[in-house]
Amino acid sequence: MKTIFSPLHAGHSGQMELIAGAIVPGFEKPSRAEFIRARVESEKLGPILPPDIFDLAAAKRVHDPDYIDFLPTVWPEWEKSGRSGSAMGFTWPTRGLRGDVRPKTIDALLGFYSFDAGASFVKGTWEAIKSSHDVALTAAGLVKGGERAAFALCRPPGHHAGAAFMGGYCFINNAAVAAQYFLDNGAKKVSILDVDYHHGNGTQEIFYSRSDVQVLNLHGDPMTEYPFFLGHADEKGIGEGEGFNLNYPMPFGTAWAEWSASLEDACAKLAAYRPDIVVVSLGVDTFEKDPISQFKLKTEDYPKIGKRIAKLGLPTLFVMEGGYAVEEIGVNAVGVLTGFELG
Ligand code: SP5
Ligand code: ZN
Repeated sequence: MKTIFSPLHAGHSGQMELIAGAIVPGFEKPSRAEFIRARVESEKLGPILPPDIFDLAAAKRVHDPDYIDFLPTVWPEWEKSGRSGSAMGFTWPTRGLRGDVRPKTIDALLGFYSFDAGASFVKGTWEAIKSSHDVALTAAGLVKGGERAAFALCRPPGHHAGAAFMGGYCFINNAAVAAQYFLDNGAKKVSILDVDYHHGNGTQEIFYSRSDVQVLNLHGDPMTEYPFFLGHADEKGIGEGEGFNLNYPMPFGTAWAEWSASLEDACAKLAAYRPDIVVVSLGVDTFEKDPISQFKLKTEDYPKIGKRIAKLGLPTLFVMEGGYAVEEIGVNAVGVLTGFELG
């Protein structure tokens, strides 16, 4: 399968992250994408191609236009306000505060358009976000054009980004934009299968009241794992979307035996939905050695994920999400893809 990759991801580098009581260099760093790219090459998965350039009309079909228009202004406004470092919000309109009034200064807007401080900006961040979005749409175009599968080597990732908020290293929801692109170009139904360790709260929020996108999420139980406030099993969709959102929260320490049982159930529900296309939110932070996660999948398990997805027999777009054990991320992510191709 073809991989779409942009070197512009590398401008999103050196951003800081608040974790476990300290401000530290972000876990979501450029070497992640470089390890994956190197493994795509060494495994001869297929050609690595640059993205085409798209406008933001497709992104504005799943995100609020004002949110998308805000993103390129963040770094210039941050610099204008005399700061350097990493631009991030730290005041949020939670319960009891007004979330309906758009404020005016950069600090206020960063809080207004985020749910945590985990998506911070440096100088090259917007160009990286835009390139990641272009990567997803270019790869989606290949699948629309009849390829069995394509790999969008997106960085930054997207699944925590909702209609009008960033967070969790995510800014534009690349998988959601791709799903909407398929629907706008002939598909009637799309399934998004999110196998990242963390619940894809943004993807769930975006499609929660819709029946044309089925969203299936396998992840750490939000009672104990980030993002904490969404991803429970009783969240099934609302209105027209009722029954089209499925969550599989699992406890710390979950290994292949239990994880694959969830995958099996999700794949059965997916097959019953009979989508035209599958979008896989491909996170490999389920790995036993991931530095911020608590599942116990092994390198040998990743090809089995790909093989199971291949058994669905549907056109498939893989969109890169999380995974932070940088040395192994390439082996594990590409393991899913080679498992798919053999499956
Ligand atoms: C795309 C993606 O995978 N985003 C993940 C964002 C996670 N951010 C919060 C991480 C908190 C980790 N806490 C555990 C610390 C272990 N030392
Ligand atoms: Zn994750």
